[in-house]
Amino acid sequence: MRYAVLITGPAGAGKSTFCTSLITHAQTLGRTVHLVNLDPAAERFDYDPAVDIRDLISLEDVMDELEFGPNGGLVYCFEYLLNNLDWLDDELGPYEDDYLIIDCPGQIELYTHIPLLPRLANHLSVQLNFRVSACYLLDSQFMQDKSKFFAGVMSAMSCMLALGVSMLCVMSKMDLVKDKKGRFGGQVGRFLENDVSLMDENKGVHERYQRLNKAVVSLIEDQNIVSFLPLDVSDEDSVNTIMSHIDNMMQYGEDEEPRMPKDMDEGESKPTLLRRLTRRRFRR
Ligand SMILES: Nc1nc2c(ncn2[C@@H]2O[C@H](COP(=O)(O)OP(=O)(O)OP(=O)(O)O)[C@@H](O)[C@H]2O)c(=O)[nH]1
Ligand SMILES: [Mg+2]
Repeated sequence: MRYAVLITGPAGAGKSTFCTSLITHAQTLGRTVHLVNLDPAAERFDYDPAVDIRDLISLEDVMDELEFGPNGGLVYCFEYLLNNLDWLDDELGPYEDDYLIIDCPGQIELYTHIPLLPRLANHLSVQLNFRVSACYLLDSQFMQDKSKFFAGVMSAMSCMLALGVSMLCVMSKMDLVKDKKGRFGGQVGRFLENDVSLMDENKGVHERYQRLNKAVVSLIEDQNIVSFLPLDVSDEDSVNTIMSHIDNMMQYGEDEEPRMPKDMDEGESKPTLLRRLTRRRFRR
């Protein structure tokens, strides 16, 4: 089985940084994962991408040769990729039984206007037989005010609906909202739990907006985006928790023949062993 997790979210949300920490963490667990870069404007990576859109087309070349601006250039790059998906198939060919971490670009147009990511998710799962999931990162600065937060929740929702795969919501850069003792103070917990009653506290707004707020609240409740997982890339436990949730979403490892660690009882049946390994991963 092959697995792929799309790391999505607005520009600057911390996607590339999170990809790096996921890879570092996977390596400490002895797992093999590969980075796929889908950002034609990316400049540098801490880990070399195994597959890199810049090998197919680079934003710089498009801007130089076709005289596009940066946004038009990006759109051109993705249309080019969508017309050349066999390039991606060839690049992904050798990666059997593997786990891909796909660093996506942040422009919202790529989810909506040009359905790059939805088509890609579909191509990976239907044509290439990957188990696909996604993470949507929102920067903790979105928790600074309630309206901004709910706008962020709706952007996560629109991404989830467009992609059509299981998606985990992650609040990134949580180190920026920790107090001196390393705890999340104030209303942070309510934001992480996506407490829709925060909306009702926007007192003093015009009645028309209150009705709008109510409609937004019921939309959020219907879509059941229950909570955000806090991410602090400098804290390995937080990266580990998120990785466990991603594994769980894709049922990573559940169809595989379990590998027998050397120190385990040889007589133990394989299914028991597998369950134990899975449970242990969650307990860490
Ligand atoms: N304090 C803090 N800063 C972070 C964290 N994660 C990322 N950053 C910073 O946020 C900025 C943007 O991070 P990137 O990882 O490049 O974000 P991105 O989502 O890949 O950005 P684009 O690819 O441009 O959309 C960088 O300056 C990072 O150093 C974090 O957990 N904590
Ligand atoms: Mg990036």
